[in-house]
Amino acid sequence: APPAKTIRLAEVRKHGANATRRWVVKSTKVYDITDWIPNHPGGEVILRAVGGVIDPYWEIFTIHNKKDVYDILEQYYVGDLDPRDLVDGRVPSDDIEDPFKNDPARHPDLIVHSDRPFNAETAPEDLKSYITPNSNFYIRHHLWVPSLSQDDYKVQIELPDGEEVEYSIKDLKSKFRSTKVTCTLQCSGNRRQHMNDEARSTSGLPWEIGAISNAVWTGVRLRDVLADAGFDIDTFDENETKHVQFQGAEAYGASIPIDKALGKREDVLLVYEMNGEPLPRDHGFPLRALVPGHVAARSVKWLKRITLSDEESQSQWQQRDYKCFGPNQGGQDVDWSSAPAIQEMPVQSAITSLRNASPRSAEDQKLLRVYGMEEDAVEVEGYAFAGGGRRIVRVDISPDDGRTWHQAELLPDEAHGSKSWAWTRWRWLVPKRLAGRQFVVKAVDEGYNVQPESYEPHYNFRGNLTSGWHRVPYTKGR
Ligand code: MTE
Ligand code: MO
Repeated sequence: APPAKTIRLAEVRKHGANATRRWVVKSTKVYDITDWIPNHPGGEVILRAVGGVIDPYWEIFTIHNKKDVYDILEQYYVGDLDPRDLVDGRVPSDDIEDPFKNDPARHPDLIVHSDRPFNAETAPEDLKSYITPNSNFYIRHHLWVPSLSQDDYKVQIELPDGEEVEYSIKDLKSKFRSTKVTCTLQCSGNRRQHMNDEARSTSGLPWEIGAISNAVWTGVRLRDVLADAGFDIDTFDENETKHVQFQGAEAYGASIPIDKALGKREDVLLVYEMNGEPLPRDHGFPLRALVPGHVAARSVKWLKRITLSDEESQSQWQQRDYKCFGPNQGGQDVDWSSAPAIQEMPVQSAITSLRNASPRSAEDQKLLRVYGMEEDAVEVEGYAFAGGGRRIVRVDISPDDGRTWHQAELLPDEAHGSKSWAWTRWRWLVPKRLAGRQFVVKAVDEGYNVQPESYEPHYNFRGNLTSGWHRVPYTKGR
């Protein structure tokens, strides 16, 4: 090999996004990645890093931490960084722009799992209202929150023949009929902590029961927009167009099957309002995709680009993170391409509150009368939810760890939408004398799908789609 050339950091800085040759520093080595940029699976976001150090980005985009990515990078090696630019063997990190510095302020009641990127779940108390207030809706970001202005915002649509059409928010609002859909979003990691606790440890954020929330969303139908853009929604070539890819303004991307996007009763929307207010920045301002019945990872926020394609999104969030493998399969050697990306979700339920209803307060007395009860009782409340728009038909609840079962009352909340896209709230009262050490809930959807009793049988190393029976300990005295 030729002797390594040393390169000053100032020289690297000249090879940024506006240069013809674009360089990056990884650790203390310099690479000219110009020829590889068009192949970057994460798209153009890589231009943020060129002309500087990529290590902090790779800490965020953890998909890079594997051998084949290092091997690709090595092919573009051009030299070592000059030692005069290093402090303690590293490039001083204050040279790097903080992508999180414009993130918005958040409600103090959210339960925070990580700050950068920001991830927080809805507190149990706030899971009890049918519609989750915007400020308490769970937040799941893989990256930072882009700062976008509604006035010059445009979403681009790329048709199968490569033609592009774009729409401003104003265009969307004036050209198409607006539609409201009541839709629950659930992260594929909701209740992952229960799998950690009751089976084995998984990788991912340790969500409890609050990576789920419900809102009324307003927007326009994606099928209407695609038709207007010139896509023949009835007689398109089914080999040419199989997926609709969504690209967010930061770098996040995901896709859904074309049939979901075009189905008249599938209610896939481009959304600009949440609970009657403009979308909050944390939830995708000014525009997000809403894919009811599918895992929330497909409802791409800060939606910049929609591509009709014969292939799925090539992002890590379509190709890797949101997949399930068998209980025996581990992280090192799985063939990611062998499992399908999660789209619809299984049936789910959780207890959001368990409390003694002593007939002292007027409210409790009313409650007890509804159930024809004259003695002290325990009140249990919670949610049940299924993917694919499948209705919840029954919620079974046990006051004694599954020895005896009863049916909870399903609350008659009103939803907008063609199918059951929103969760069902339920409640139940049981005389205190029947209460054992642990309460258990499980739900049934209209396909008669049920939740697994324990966690090991559906253990998967990423901890996705955890839906084992939810158990909550009970102490008589409380
Ligand atoms: N869209 C973009 N652009 N960036 C993201 O990080 N996260 C996805 C999805 N859409 C994400 C995104 C995931 S994994 C989830 S669970 C939902 O957004 C969370 O939506 P919320 O933050 O509005 O609750
Ligand atoms: Mo998610």
